[in-house]
Parts: sequence; structure tokens; C-alpha cells
Amino acid sequence: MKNKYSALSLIKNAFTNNKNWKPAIKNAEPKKSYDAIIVGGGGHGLATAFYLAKNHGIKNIAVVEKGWIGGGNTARNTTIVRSNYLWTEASLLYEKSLKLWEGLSREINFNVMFSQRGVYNLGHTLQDMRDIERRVSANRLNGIDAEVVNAEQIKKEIPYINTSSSARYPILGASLQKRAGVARHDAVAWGFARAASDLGVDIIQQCEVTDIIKSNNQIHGIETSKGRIESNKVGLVVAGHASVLAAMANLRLPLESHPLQAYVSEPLKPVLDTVVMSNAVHGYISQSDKGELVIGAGIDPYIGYGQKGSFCTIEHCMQAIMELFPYFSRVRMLRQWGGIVDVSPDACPIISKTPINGLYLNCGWGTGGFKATPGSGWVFAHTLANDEPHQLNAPFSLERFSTGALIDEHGAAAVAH
Ligand code: FAD
Ligand code: PYC
Repeated sequence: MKNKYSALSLIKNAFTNNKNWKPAIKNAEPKKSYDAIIVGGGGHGLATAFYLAKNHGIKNIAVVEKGWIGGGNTARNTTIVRSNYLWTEASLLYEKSLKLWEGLSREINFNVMFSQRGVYNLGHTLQDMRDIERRVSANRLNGIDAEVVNAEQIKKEIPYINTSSSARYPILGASLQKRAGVARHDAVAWGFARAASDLGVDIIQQCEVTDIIKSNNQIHGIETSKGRIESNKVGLVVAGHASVLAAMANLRLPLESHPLQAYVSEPLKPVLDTVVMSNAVHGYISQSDKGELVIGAGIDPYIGYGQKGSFCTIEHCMQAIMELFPYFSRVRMLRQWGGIVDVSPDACPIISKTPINGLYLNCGWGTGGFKATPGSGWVFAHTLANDEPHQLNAPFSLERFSTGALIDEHGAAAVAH
């Protein structure tokens, strides 16, 4: 099949001053009704629409986004992708996603720059090391690559890290997942959007959902800033705004929305070719392909919807990074921003039907949903298409908060929690 996105077409467009360049994504206006509506044009919503169309043949779909695609957490995150969670339920879900990442650029014909450069989760105390050993063993039992490394091995691979035993929180070792890494976050949104749009999905931007229409416990559609749109299947995939949207259907979710910040430095020559995370000091760091250090912290401690963050978190995170990498002390920071993350009581997502027929939830990813983007879309599409969860997301139901079948991933959710 002829690839309409070939290198030749790029060269042709360059010489014609982009005169014949067609938008990659059709900017749709809402139709009266759809077979399914996805609210939220982040990575998870767009991936859901793509897999609904590709795997389940449902093509009359709208993705409704109040801003622009990828403008939420999808393009605000620090792009760490890994599957080294503790419990079988979570690690299998994230591993499904990691496997999809490994073929994603090809599957959606868009380079998402997935770089499997490895992720180190540092241990600074004997208890950290026991937890690391337990998690690595659990991962291996589930067929997930994971190893325990000591301080000497870390120093050999990451020469600028401070492994001195006189550090305030000395590094004793780490878990290492070599297949883990980073990806280009905005490319993930654009890639899924283009692939979904090519399959006939309507992507409707600048369209805010203001109400959810239901009667007799059945969903009938949504009210939006562009008018009413009908459908008897609506998936809410709005991250930090999940509680706000669910409240429109009179559902109260066990979620708290917190700001989570990220920081980027001036560009440097390549100095760090892997990802380093530390729960104990509350900081993590990698280096982007542009050379910038990409740094993140724990959540800001208060609840809020402002996409910014507080100075005390900036200070705390910079101290953490200085402890790990004193070498970076003279690097200048360039930018800071925040996203709103939807934190659940067990640090696990909700990917679920709801008590209302035709209303589905995909939320609660908190600080760790980017890595799950393809897997989340894949299982959520299955759930919407079949009105039943896939076995991979069945444990992540809304009911677990009343039955008590929680899946505690606070440890593996890592630094940000
Ligand atoms: P979003 O991308 O936020 O998409 C939701 C969309 O819904 C938004 O575009 C929003 O505009 C839209 N919306 C909201 N309300 C309405 C409405 N009323 N009508 C229509 N549309 C609406 N995860 C990792 O795995 N690794 C990381 O390294 C990582 N780092 C992070 C760092 C930071 C600073 C932040 C903020 C998050 C980080 N995360 C990370 C978490 C990750 O970014 C999220 O879990 C994930 O991107 C959520 O994707 P999403 O598509 O569900 O949400
Ligand atoms: O889930 O790996 C993660 C993560 C890193 C930074 C924020 N979340």
C-alpha cells in the first residue's frame, strides 16, 4: 500500500512551501449522534478511539476535547514508560502496554520515539532494598524483565551519580528494568489522533462537555459548548477532571486531583542515557533527545485544578536531584509546569463500567498513566465494545472501592506518590 506519509511527500511539501500540505487530522464538527463518544482528547481517549475502530470495527466515534488534543497531562508528563509494578493485576496491565509500545510506531505509522534506555528505581535503605528484591522477584514470576543492581554497578553505568556512602541518603542499589524507557509524549497524542482520524473517527477540539444526558439509568449523550451530541455509549477519559465529569452523571468518585510538576533544564551535551528515580529523596531525572534534563517531583500536597504548582515542591525536588547528581548543581533550569493528576486510594486506575448503563470510566491513573496509554486504550476499547471488561482490566473496576479488593501500588507508583 502506498504510504501517504512517506519521506518523498515531506520533501515535495518542503519544495512547494507546504502549499499542498493537508492537515494530518480532520478537524471535525459534531454530528447529531455517534455509536460511541469518548470525552477527553488525551493519549488515553485517542488510543481508545483508535482501538475501538481498529480492533472492534466501531468507526462512528467522536472524541470530544475541550482544548486541543494532548493539551492535558499527555503532553505535560515526563514520559517514563515501565511495567515493574508489584501486584500481578497491575504488572500484567502495564506489561500489555509496554508490549504495545514496542510496536507502536509501526502500528500507528507515527514515530513516537520510544527509547528503551532502562529505568533505575533507587534504594537508599535496607527496607528499600527488601522492597526492591520483592518487586523484582514478583516481576520475574510474571515474565517481566527486572533485576537488582548494586551501587557499584549503578556507578559504572551512570558515572555522574553520587554513590558516596556519606551521602544523606546513600544509594545501596536499585531495581533496573532494561526494556523500560521514555517516549515523545506529544507524538503519542498526534499519532493516535491521526491513526484514529484515518479510520473515520471524528476528533472534535475546542468543545467542552458541560453535561451528561441520562434517563432511566441509561446514557443518551452529552451537552457541549457546540450543542447536544447523542450516543448510548459514553467513555469519560478526562484524567484530573474525572470527578467533575462524573458528578454531571451524579457519580461520586474516590479520586483526589492534585497538581504534579515537571522541570526542564537548559540543553546539555549527552550526560545521562537512562532514567533514574528515587522514592526516598522524591526526585527523578532523564535527559531528552534535545539535551534538556527532564526532572520531576512528588505531587503538590494540596488539592487543586491550577496547572502550576508551589515553590516548596520545586525547592524540595531540586535538593533531591542535587543529592543524587551534585555535578548538575550549576545547570540552569529553563521551564516549569504542572498537570492535574487524578489520584486514587490504591494508586491504581479505574477502567470500568459504571452503575449507569452506557457510561464507562477510564481515570485514576494519577501520576503514572503515560506508560499505560496504549494498553489503557486497548482494554477500554474492549470494555466499551463488549460492555464487559477485558480480563486485564477486570480487577480495576469501580466496585473494588466498596468490596475492598484494592490493589496497593503506592510503592511501585514511585516518586510522584
Ligand atoms: P489527559 O492527557 O489529561 O487528557 C484528558 C483530556 O480531557 C484533556 O485534554 C482535557 O482537556 C480533557 N477534558 C477535561 N475536561 C473536559 C471536558 N469537560 N470536556 C472535554 N474535554 C475535557 N505518567 C507516566 O506513566 N510516566 C511519567 O513519567 C509521568 N510523568 C508525569 C509528569 C507530570 C508533570 C504529570 C502532570 C503527569 C505525569 N504522568 C506520568 C501521568 C500521565 O501524564 C497521565 O496519567 C496521563 O497522561 C493521563 O492521560 P489521559 O489521556 O487520561 O489524560
Ligand atoms: O509512573 O514512572 C512513573 C512516573 C514517573 C514520573 C511520574 N510518574
